[in-house]
Amino acid sequence: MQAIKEKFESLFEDAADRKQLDDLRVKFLGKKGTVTTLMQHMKDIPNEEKKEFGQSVNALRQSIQQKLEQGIEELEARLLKKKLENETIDVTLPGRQRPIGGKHPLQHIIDGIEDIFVGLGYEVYEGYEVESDYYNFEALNLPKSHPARDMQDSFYISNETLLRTHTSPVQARVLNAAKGKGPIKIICPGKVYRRDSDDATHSHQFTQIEGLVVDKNISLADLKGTLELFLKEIFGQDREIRLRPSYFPFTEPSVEVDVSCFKCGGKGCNVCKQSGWIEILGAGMVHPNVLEMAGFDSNEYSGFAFGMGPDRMAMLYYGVEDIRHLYTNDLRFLEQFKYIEERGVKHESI
Ligand code: 2NL
Repeated sequence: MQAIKEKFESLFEDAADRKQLDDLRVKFLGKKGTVTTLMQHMKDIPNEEKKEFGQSVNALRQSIQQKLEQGIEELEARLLKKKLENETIDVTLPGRQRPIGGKHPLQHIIDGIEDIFVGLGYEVYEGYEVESDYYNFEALNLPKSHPARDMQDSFYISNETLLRTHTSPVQARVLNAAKGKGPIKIICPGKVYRRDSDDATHSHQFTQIEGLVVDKNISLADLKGTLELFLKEIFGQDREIRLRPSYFPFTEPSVEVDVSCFKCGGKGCNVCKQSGWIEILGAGMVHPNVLEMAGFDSNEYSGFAFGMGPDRMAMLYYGVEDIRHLYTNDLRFLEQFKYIEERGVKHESI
């Protein structure tokens, strides 16, 4: 036993890593280890010495075990110390640059428009991009045979389901959910889809923002006042607006709303195509049929609605010449707008 002990101690002194310590444990304490096999000699020991023999073997086992445990602890402490010494951090090194994104120019326009209307007490609704024929057309006074459906070539999924061609179905749903009781004051931004050949000014997917106000005693004067405030907020307080008669199936009367050119102030330039005016919104008084279909009494309630295209507004605002730049995610294009927020450029500055 003394020899075993000395042998272990000398090997233990030389052990340099965890593996060598583990090997020592197997060699001495494992199933076929030196100390374990000692016990098999018990049968050769005279009875009166058996007890002392057993105790000695156990003492030897314990001392080896303790040494090994202590060895592992010391070894790990040594390794940690070495690791810490090698891993000193140079706090004077420059930090790593992490590229951060920026808001998409189109989203910047949409957010700016939303902010203005939210400031006027409007709520924002988003609705569904896959719509029913009913909410996209019928509820908006566009029955199945109506010729004005031709103005919006559509992507049908089935006879009754399509990709919405405008954000009006969001408003039709809100109207319907109100169960004939006002007031309603909402704006609905979102993606819309029309079957079109893509070119510099057409995209089969684009965005719209529509607004709807329904209450008692709403008149065309409310429509005009609201849109004048909105357009001056966006294009500058010294802009003027003008209303021209127009046609939409869901409004009567209907108007086109122009704003005096923000670039030349109305004198005529390349932005307004020498006219001094920029066409920016379609609008009108909600058609009584639309109100009645949603369960409103059109003698008691009236409303106005309007729609605009943020794509065209973004193109005007940033001087983008091809609408496809807004959708094809070319980083060379997008990175030019990375710091919109940081520069603090707001809609007033247009
Ligand atoms: C445009 C014109 C417009 C509406 C949208 C609307 C919605 C309901 C009822 C009545 Cl629920 N009208 N929306 C009305 C007039 C014009 O959009 O040029 N959009 C880009």
